[in-house]
This record gives sequence, structure tokens and C-alpha cells, in this order.
Amino acid sequence: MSEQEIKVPDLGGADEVEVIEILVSKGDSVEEEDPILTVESDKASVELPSPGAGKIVKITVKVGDKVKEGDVVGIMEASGDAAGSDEADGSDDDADDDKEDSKETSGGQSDDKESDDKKSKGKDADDKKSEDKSAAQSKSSGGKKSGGSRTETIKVPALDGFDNVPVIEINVSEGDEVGVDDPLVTVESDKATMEIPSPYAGKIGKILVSEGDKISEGKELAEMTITDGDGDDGQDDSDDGKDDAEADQAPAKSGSQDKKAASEGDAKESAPEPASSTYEPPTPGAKVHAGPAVRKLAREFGADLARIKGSGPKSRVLKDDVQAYVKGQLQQTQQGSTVAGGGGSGIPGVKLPDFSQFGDIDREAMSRIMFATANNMHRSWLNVPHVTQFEDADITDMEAFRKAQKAAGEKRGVKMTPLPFLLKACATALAELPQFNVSLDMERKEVIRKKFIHIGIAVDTPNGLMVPVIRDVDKKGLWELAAESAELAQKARDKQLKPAEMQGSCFTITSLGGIGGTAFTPIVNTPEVAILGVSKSAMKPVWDGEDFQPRLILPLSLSYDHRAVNGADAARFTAVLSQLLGDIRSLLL
Ligand code: CAO
Repeated sequence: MSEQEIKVPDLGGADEVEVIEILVSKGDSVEEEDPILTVESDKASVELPSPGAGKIVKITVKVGDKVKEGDVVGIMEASGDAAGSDEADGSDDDADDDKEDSKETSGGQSDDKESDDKKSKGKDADDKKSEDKSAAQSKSSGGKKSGGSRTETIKVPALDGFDNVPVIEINVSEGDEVGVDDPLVTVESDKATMEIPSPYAGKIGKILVSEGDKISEGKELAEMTITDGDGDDGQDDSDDGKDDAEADQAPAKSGSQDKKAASEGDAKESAPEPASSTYEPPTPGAKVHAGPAVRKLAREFGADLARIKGSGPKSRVLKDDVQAYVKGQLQQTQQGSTVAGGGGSGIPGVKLPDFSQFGDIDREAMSRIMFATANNMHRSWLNVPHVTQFEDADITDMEAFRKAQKAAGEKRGVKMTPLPFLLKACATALAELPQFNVSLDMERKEVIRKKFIHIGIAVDTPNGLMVPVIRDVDKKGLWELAAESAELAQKARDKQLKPAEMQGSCFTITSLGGIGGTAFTPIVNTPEVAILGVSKSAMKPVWDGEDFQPRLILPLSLSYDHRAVNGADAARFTAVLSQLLGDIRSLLL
């Protein structure tokens, strides 16, 4: 085992770069070429790779430090093999350093047997890369004049050794106004992320590449309308006349750097404060700051970087942010919840467009109840194979009886609505067909049969949907049920429900009868296996064998979990309900 310094390799002309992320900690084992830290110039993020395999003894820089070629950024203990091979080589320290530099800058494209080769190749590659990262300067061609403006086609500048570099981000949209040096697209080689800046100030027209496209020098990137006289278009007409080679080689000019720095400063000022959450609603077209290793990690996890709130400098997304985001997503999935717009059960999430392009919009946080309801509905929808059975109940007599109770209700201070009858009918049906009063434990492959009949009622409140539970419905009379359901519904609207009052239901009734509709397909309130939807009753002509009679018909919609209940049982259940509501005397039996 021997200790060796980890040094900043040749930065290809860049004087000083800033350490923006440290990717390893003391004691970490690393392989040769594993990224140690990420540095950033004004045009590129580059990872400094480990010069060999071994263990990190210490990192001697911190985020924000400026480093230059040759600076020591850490110490590592080379693993046996690496140390052995160094000794066998008989290399002196300087040679070792050279070798390190070679490895650091070559991107690990050579092996030990060809160390000389590696050095020169590595050096070449590094030179190319550094030119690339510091001089990724777009060029344009084919300017078409029209009035005071002209259209230019922006082309990819020289990327030297980096042909076929994938576009990982398009930083602009059609119609965007951009300034000189504003990033147009971001490309990523295996070691560096580079932005291709705009050579002009103007308006983006057609974008000619897509994310994932592999691009090389000369590829048309976008059309741009430049208004003459803006005076800000950097290489204006005169540039068109210049040879492309000059434009290709042009390093990032200090003037451009200033502009970029200024624009970043502005962006920083107007940027919202980072929130503690790791989830960020995606902003289409927004630029994501992240190094190649972080992007790779995000890709491996299938995490959308645009959704991750960066905690690094300039809101840069760090490895920890990706890990925290993925952890959060996993926890939510385990709890059966998903983020807004996100998918579940492996289905792709819904991508949100930038709605503001269609008109004014406003964003507001979801209420706790709304978020919980959204998650519960989604979980139920994804987990339960739903079927809905429809049935009509003739409630002409029931309604006559109910209305006859008006005076009695006033005396008791209780309003008798159809709901208590429905509760009572459902309790009877659940007792007759106990296969509806179960929950499934799929992990243990068991059916849990309940020997109690508690029924939830869906209540529409200004804060969202709440489902208080009436206990032992089978043991209660209609007045008691009327009083209790009214009290619980009021408590729900007043946000006074206790958690215990919303737990333990075996079955749910959701009545839209007071509102309207002829039928609907409610979502089972898991882990229950069925829910009764009630629509608005209406007078209908019913054939009595001789004539049509006007009858008050109540539409019923029973959704059920087809894993627990079969269709025949569902038809039996709604038939029982129809019969009980059609002749409420049988509720007494
Ligand atoms: N057909 C016709 N009229 C009906 C009816 C039906 N099926 N059900 C109720 N009505 C009538 C009632 O008799 C009452 O009329 P009157 O004032 O003339 O007597 C009126 O509609 C209002 O009743 P209500 O809704 O206040 O009382 P309820 O006991 O029937 O319902 C409750 C209580 C809590 C279920 C209801 O207020 C509610 O919140 N419903 C919405 C539930 C919901 O949002 N479900 C959707 C969940 S999934 O998104």
C-alpha cells in the first residue's frame, strides 16, 4: 500500500476552475477513473477521475475552492495491485505524476501495457476536451435578411475529438429571446457536460435537434431571428464573412464570460429559495445544473433531473439530491402514494406541458386532504380490478314513508334523508352476502372476514372528500342512523372529525343523489372490496304487466374488487338492495 496525491490534471488552458461537488469521502474505495470531484469552468462541468484504484485517505479541497493544474485535491492509498505495478515500473515520483495526469486527463481510455501510448492519447484527448469545454462556441450560416432582421441557422461548433455527442438538454424553446452566450443545448460526453452557447442575441425559431440526438460539428442546431441594430449579436454580419475555422477555435471571450456571469447573477437573484423538499415540479425548458456522474446516476434510477431540487451552488443537483429524491419516491410508493403527475406501478408519469404558453396560469399548493385523496384514489385505481354493477330500485313507497316522517323528524330535530335507508339496506345486504364484508391480504394470501358492519359515508366538504364511518350500522335504527350521519357529515365539513371516526369501515356509500346524475362508477375505498354509488332518483314509467305506472326510481352503481367478488355476487348484492329499498318492511325482518 502506498499513498499518492490526487492532482488536478491539465485543464486545457483553463486557468482556474471551481470545485462544485465532491463525490467521494474519506475511506471510500474507488476504482481507477471513478470520479473524485466535479469542477466547473464557465462553459463546462468536468469530473476529475481517480488516478488509480485504492482508498481515499483525505480530500484536501472543499466545494467553492478554486483549483488549477497540479493542485493536490486529495490523498489516496493505492490498492496493492496499483502500488505493485508502480514499483515494478520503477517509476519515480515525477513519472508517477505524469502517469496520474495522463490517467486523469485521458478519461481512462488506455491500459497499463500501453502507458506511453496512453499518455499521448490521453493528452490529446484532454486537449481536445479542454478546447471543447472552454471553446464550445456556436457558429452560424446562411443568414437570410428580411427588413431589419435576418434569420441565421446556428450550427454546432468544433467539438474536436467528440463526434456524435448526445444532446441531453435543450435549453431553449421556440420563440425564446436569448442573449449572446445563453446556452442553447447541453451535450454530454462520458466525462464532461458542455453547453453550446448562442453566438447571437435574438429570437429562437425552429429547433433542429431533439434530446438524445447525437451531434457533431456543423450539425444545424436551431434557426434564429436576429434584429439588426440590436448591437448585441456578438459575431454579427462581419462574422459571416469570416472563415468558420476562426469561429470554431474562438475561445470563450472574456466579454462573453462577463455577460454570462451577469445573466447568471440575474437568474440567481430571481430564483426562488430552495425548499426543503427534494421534489420540484418540472419547469419545461428550465436548465438543470448537474455533473456527468449525477446525470448518469439519475439516468440509472430513471429519475427526471428536472424534478429534483438542487442543493448545490447555483441550484446544482448533487448526488445526495438524486439519492434523497429516489428515496422519497420509494417511500411514497411503499405508502401507496405518488407525486402529482408521477406514475406508479411502473407506468410512465404524466408530463406536464408549460401551460403558461396557452394563457395566464396560477399555481397553488394542494390541501393536505386533496393530496391524500389523490393518493388514495390513485392507489385504489391501480390496485383494484374494478367492475361496476348497475341496478335500479323502486323507492316510491320508501319515499312516501320517508316524507311521512317529516313532522316526527322535526320533533326529534333530525332530518330523515334517503341515506339512513341506504345504510340499513347495505348493512342487511352485507350480512346476507358476507363475501362483500372482507379485505384481501395478498401478501399472506388470506381473506380477512369481518364480523362487524361499519359503513363509511363519502362527504363532500369545501376542503375535499372525507369519509366518516358509522359503526355497527346493523344494530342501529333509522333515526339513530339519520342523526349520526348528519352529525358526522357536519363534523367533516367543520374539519372536526377525529382519525378514529374515519377508520374501520367495511363498505362505503357515496351518494350524489342530492346533486344529480343517472349513474357513475365510484372507486373502491381500499382495503374494502365494494362501494355503492347512489344517483338522483327520478320518476319513470314502469310497466306493471298491464300499464305503465309512474314510479320513483333510484339508480344504484356498485363498484367492486373483482379479485374478492365475482359478477354474480355483485348482481345478487344489488338485487338484494333493490328489493330491500323497494319494500322497506323487509328491512325490519
Ligand atoms: N335522489 C334524490 N334526492 C336525494 C337523493 C337521491 N338519491 N339523496 C338525497 N336526496 C335529497 C335529500 O332528500 C335532500 O332533499 P330535501 O332537502 O328536499 O329533503 C337533498 O337531496 C340533500 O340531501 P343531503 O345530501 O343533504 O343528505 P343525504 O343524507 O342524502 O346525504 C351526504 C348526505 C353527506 C352523503 C351528502 O351531503 C354528500 O356530501 N354527498 C356527496 C358525496 C360525494 O361527494 N360523493 C362523491 C365521492 S367520489 O368523488
